[in-house]
Amino acid sequence: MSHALPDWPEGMRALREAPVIALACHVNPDGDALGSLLALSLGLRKIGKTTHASWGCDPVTVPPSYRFLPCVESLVQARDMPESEVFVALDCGAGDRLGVLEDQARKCKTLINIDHHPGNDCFGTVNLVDTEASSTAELVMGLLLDLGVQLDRDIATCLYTGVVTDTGRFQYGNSNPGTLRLAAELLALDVPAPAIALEVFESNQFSYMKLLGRVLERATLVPEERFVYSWVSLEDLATTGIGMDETDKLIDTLRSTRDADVAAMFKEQADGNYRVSLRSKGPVSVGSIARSHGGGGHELAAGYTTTDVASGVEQILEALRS
Ligand SMILES: [Mn+2]
Repeated sequence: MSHALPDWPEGMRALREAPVIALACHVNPDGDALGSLLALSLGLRKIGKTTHASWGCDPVTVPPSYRFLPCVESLVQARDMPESEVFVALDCGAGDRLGVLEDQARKCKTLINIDHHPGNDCFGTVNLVDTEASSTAELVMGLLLDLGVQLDRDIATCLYTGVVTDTGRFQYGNSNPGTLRLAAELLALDVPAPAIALEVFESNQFSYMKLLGRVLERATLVPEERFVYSWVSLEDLATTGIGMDETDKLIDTLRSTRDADVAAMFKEQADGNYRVSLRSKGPVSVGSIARSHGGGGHELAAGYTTTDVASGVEQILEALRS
């Protein structure tokens, strides 16, 4: 139980005492990051707090499939985040996931780090890190209930979005009876689950399908290692008009072949390096592969940065063969 985390009482005290709270999730936010951010912001406002919520990108733009989330219009640009004594980081495995807000967060008297990523480096002054939690949203729900916040449909919608996305619609190993009970509690608050599913999982732009076509066309299988990989270039994005923030789910299609247990998606960055996303169906820990190359993540989902596709493929094959 998250309540048993050593820093939990200190985190509760800091949130109770602070009149103004700054909140940020990780850069290029996913459903859990955004859902946790908005749920905590809404909940804290319900108990009289002033909150400012953002993330460390410039500009802060909500991905189209998450624009249905309640209260997105309350988000502020990172550059407009006011100073505060308490700063809450959500779903960030390390301080640098705060992007341009990292310096501001670290200067705050209290930096509360709420996260569930294994390998979280406990960069906060208060660390509410539970690697057993399905999602950061699950931790936020526990905090809100302990703070005496009455959950409502809007808060529940944000929390449910976090849980349903991070568990892959309750299909991944981080989903357990407790996760489903929690989801049931949220659904009881009239969460529009079918509408969320449409918005989040079936709202691809047609040009995204074209990008997916390119990526699948060049996908390469290494049958001996049951490894599949592909890449996306800046030119692909320019041609299809798809933003980097919309490329996260490419790997989900790539990994769905029965011929591979490990999948890697390489994404060209503006500086010429490649960000590698890794997925494993088990028993291979892609988390340890990512960490050995300066990255991080979970056992079955992780990432790091490398110089080019060929060296990245070599690094991964070497780890898979050892
Ligand atoms: Mn998460």
